[in-house]
Amino acid sequence: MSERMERYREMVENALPYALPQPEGCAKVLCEAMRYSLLAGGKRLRPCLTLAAAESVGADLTEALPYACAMEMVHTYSLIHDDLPAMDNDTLRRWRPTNHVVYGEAMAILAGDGLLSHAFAHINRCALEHPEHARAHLRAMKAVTDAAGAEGMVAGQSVDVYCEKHGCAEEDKKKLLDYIHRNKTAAMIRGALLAGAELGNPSDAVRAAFSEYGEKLGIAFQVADDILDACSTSESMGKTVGKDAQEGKLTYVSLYGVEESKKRLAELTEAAKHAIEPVDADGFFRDLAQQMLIRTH
Ligand code: GRG
Repeated sequence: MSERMERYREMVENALPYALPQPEGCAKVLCEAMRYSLLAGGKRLRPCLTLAAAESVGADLTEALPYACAMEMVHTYSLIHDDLPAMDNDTLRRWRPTNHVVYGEAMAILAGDGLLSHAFAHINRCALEHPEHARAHLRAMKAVTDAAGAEGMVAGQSVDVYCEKHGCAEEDKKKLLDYIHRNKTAAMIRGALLAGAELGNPSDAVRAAFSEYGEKLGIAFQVADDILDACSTSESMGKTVGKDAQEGKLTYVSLYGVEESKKRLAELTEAAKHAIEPVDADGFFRDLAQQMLIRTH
């Protein structure tokens, strides 16, 4: 990880415990369940992207930090819900038992709900503290909601769940897989970048560069995840791996095989680097995309 990413990660790790509701203001078990998953580590990729994009457009990082924390809250809620028995039924996440294993299904659903709604409360509070930047905050909030919602991550997850339960016609598989990954995974990575960039009132060209870079990077991230699911161990990943193949899930690897997926990953990485070039004077985002090729968890 680059020094700059390390600096962002540290900012996020320091801010997250204070971004959450404190136990006295919130039902104690709910707070505990929310903290359990949010403070369990993880790569913190999405919040770091928010800070990186914000800094690159000259926005104030103290105003970007609540958005970074909000992205991580939304991401963590999605992981908690995705691990539930009704969805992926996973027992290991971030090297720990999953939320529902520790707190029970009902509390895990509520912990996810709490994180999602608190994410918006958190950025709303920040926006209200900066009325002089109201428009930028509104646009940054839109980036978060668009990424998380029924035209973003939730849409992608719903198609994923539907295909798993009902299957899909052979001739539709490629199109559906693209849709799932563009929405389930890439939307949040793109949204994290856009949320940060919006705080600097970017030009349309800058916004478009981050949007395209985020989409390509996000799909690359998912292709890498599919390869790791097929080729790595639960110990190195901190989550159950190998289930995609066992359960006949629609993934890049199941559709194209490992070698073709690696080729696709390299192509997406190049496309991401190309998209960001006009606004990436020091090559930070180019190097970040390159890291995606060699990530091991
Ligand atoms: C429940 C609405 C809803 C959505 C779930 C995130 C998600 C959508 C499902 C998790 C399963 C999965 C394979 C998602 C693809 C994106 C992905 C690889 C998520 C894991 O993100 P990382 O690797 O996790 O950044 P950490 O723990 O490092 O934050």
